[in-house]
Amino acid sequence: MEDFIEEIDEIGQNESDERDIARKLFAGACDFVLGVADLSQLPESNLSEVAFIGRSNVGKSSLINALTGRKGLAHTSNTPGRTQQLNFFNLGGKIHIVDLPGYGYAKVSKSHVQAWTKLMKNYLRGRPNLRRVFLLIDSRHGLKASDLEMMDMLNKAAVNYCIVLTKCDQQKREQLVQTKETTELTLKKHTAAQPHVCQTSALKKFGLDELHIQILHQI
Ligand SMILES: Nc1nc2c(ncn2[C@@H]2O[C@H](COP(=O)(O)OP(=O)(O)OP(=O)(O)O)[C@@H](O)[C@H]2O)c(=O)[nH]1
Ligand SMILES: [Mg+2]
Repeated sequence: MEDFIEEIDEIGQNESDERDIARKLFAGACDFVLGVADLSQLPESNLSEVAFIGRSNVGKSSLINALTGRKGLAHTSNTPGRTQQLNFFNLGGKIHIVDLPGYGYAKVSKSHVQAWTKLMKNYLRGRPNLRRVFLLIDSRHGLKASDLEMMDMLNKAAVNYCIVLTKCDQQKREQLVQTKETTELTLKKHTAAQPHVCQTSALKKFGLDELHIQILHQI
């Protein structure tokens, strides 16, 4: 791990070398570690963590699969509410990637949603290993009330987060630019947010390099 960090530090200024390191990391092993349904089950580990959150069906699990180049690593579905626990993946022994259940509408019982929302919020508020949250927003819909509520919670808990627009393959270029600008304007009022909004498509595999490098920086 230390060698690896030194390697990053030494050539950290050189973007293309950095991209190579990121590519190597994401082309290597990535394994499911465990699914957590209760905070007492959280892995005791010194590894840094990055977590993917967002409304149900926004494309969290699909984006994790696209980033790691593995189709079925995280389970995806057309039906909102597919991911129901905190799923931990170990990327090359360097960092944990955490796939979280969605918030907002889900096609399961209310009590289920309440239980996993509580679990997710407690994890986000109190996990020292958590380095960065990627808050995913469907590029066709922009920020919703539930997203703003989540952003307020992250600000209060001082959890560093980055907004990622998903399903950008479904959106026209001009609309995409507008959604990005409106979102970045809103972010100015949010202290824990990265000012830059990422644009991605898990389907067409674009916008992934930028996220690879951001994740590399959290190790
Ligand atoms: N067109 C398009 N569809 C996508 C993209 N990413 C995900 N989807 C679709 O969106 C649906 C939901 O994807 P998931 O990855 O399961 O979403 P999720 O946020 O993990 O959903 P929950 O676990 O239920 O909260 C699936 O039908 C995916 O195929 C994308 O980049 N483009
Ligand atoms: Mg999911």
